Amino acid sequence: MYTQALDTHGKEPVVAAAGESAAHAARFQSRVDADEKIEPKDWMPDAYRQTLIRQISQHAHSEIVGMLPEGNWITRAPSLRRKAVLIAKVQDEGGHGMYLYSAAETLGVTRDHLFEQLLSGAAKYSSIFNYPTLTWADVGAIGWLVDGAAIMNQIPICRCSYGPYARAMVRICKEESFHQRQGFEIMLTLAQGTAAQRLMAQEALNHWWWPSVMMFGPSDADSKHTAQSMRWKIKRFSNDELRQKFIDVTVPQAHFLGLTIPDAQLRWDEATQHYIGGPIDWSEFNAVLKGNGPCNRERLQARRTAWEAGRWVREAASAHAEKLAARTTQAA
Ligand code: FAQ
Repeated sequence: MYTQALDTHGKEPVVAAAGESAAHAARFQSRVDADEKIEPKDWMPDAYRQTLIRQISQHAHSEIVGMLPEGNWITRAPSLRRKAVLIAKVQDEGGHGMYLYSAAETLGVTRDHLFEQLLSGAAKYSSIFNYPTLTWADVGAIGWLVDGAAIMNQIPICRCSYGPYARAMVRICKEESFHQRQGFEIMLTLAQGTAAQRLMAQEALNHWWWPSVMMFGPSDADSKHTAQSMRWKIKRFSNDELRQKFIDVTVPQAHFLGLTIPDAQLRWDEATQHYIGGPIDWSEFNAVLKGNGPCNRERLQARRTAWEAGRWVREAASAHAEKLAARTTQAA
């Protein structure tokens, strides 16, 4: 059992679990405070390990499920250039998932176990990927807004206290930054196009704005993990801080595109130098997290089908690895 700190939703520091000495916990925290990286073989509190497994695996699942909404448009991209770029982007997301599963494995959990958690619905993945891509403009909006939000959240993770996660994020962020620009370029092309194309771009912004704002997670008042994760330097900024940064950066981009953010209450606040938006409809976010978003069932079904279809490949690869190992042993 952990100390009562976990029952306070992370608002109080986790000191040490039964079997973990207070001296170890104090030394660990002082290493974190000194901005040292924690590596897989270093001592760490079990709660830190479990928090990382939860966050990194949910992040990996998000990348893998996140391939589906855009993958849906590979066969229908409007030109050969757009198709080549989209294939590369979706492939990058698959790669991000693989780096992240590898980072999670360094914490002592198996990839099979993580997949089981995803396929059984026990593990979460980002709410954003439960929305449909009905037009080509939705693909542009994903790059612009979803990758834009992802970068805002992920750049600080490059400084996360856990070494393997921080290092995986460096390359991921470089690629996400390219993704964001390709999405913005799609939106710019549509915004400078015909009236029908401008309307398509505006409708995509209308669809993706609020889900992108929600993607940063619950408000700080309702975020159960933020306080402890910030103490451990897994998170460097709170959900609301990152959400605000995203809004401040994105609103001028929408103005540049000549598009309107679908928030009638949005205004520039001279005193705080921030854009202040209207209230977020958290009931929509909570419904998506409970599995009742527009595409939750479809997304999980697609992953289950892919898992079954890939079974023979995994079995063949394991059999080949066993043969290779046997041959190496014989030769030795
Ligand atoms: N969706 O206490 P907090 C991408 C859950 S990658 C679903 O604030 P925490 C690239 C949370 O897990 C996008 N669930 O939690 C791409 C917790 O539930 P639990 C993914 C959410 O962990 C682009 C509960 O709510 N990025 O987009 C969401 O401190 C384009 C309470 O929340 C990452 O995963 C949500 N949006 O903060 C790919 C980044 N938000 O586990 C393809 C790494 C919260 O107790 C195309 N993760 N929840 O049952 C993080 O930074 C953090 O985990 C947060 C949540 C900020 C997401």
